Amino acid sequence: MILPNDLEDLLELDLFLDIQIGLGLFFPKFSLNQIKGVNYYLCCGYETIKSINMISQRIEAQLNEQVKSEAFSSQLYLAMASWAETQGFEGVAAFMYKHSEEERAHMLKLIKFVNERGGHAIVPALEAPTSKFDSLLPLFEELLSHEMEITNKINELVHATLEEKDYTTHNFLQWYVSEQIEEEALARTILDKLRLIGDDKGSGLYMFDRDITGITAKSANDATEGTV
Ligand code: OFO
Repeated sequence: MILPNDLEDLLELDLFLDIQIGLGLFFPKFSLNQIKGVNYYLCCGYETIKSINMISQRIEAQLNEQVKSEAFSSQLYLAMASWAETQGFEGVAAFMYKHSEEERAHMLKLIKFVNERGGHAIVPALEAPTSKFDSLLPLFEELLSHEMEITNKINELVHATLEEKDYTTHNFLQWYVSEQIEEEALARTILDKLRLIGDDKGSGLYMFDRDITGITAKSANDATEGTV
């Protein structure tokens, strides 16, 4: 049997040699060339399966963009936590510190997925987030608008996986789709409460800061789903 040109490359693979020895033992009547031929097709099948399961360059690049977005979310919420702490809003600070950790977990989940699928997750450089806020209302408005941007990015990514027929990544991203629905709903609920407080900046904000601790405890439990 005449063997294809890239056989030389395949011969360098341990896998190829192991299979070849196995074939030789089980089929002692085969000629060496027959064994090499069978082995070649087995290895090609293996390579094909491996390449089917690998992410495309386009999806790898977009997932890496998402790594950057989740990393930035984590930094932004950390900056919000720090500001709230300096203003005496301990409840809001605890909420934001926890939220920052959750976003880091979302980033790690993506990094591990990209690497497991044969890509290379890149740890990105980040711009500094806003560090000062006029009050709690604009802070939470920024949080909601940031989460809406993230939702759009996740949706674009999901769309790209369908175009690339990458159903594994599509399935993986469903967790992020659900997470975004929850996070946007939570941000809207918090904003509603802040708008109800309106001009009652004293006791209203005091009670808001105290009550957000309950939301923090709930989201801390939910966050375990996002950890890797
Ligand atoms: Fe907004 O949570 Fe990450 O994705």
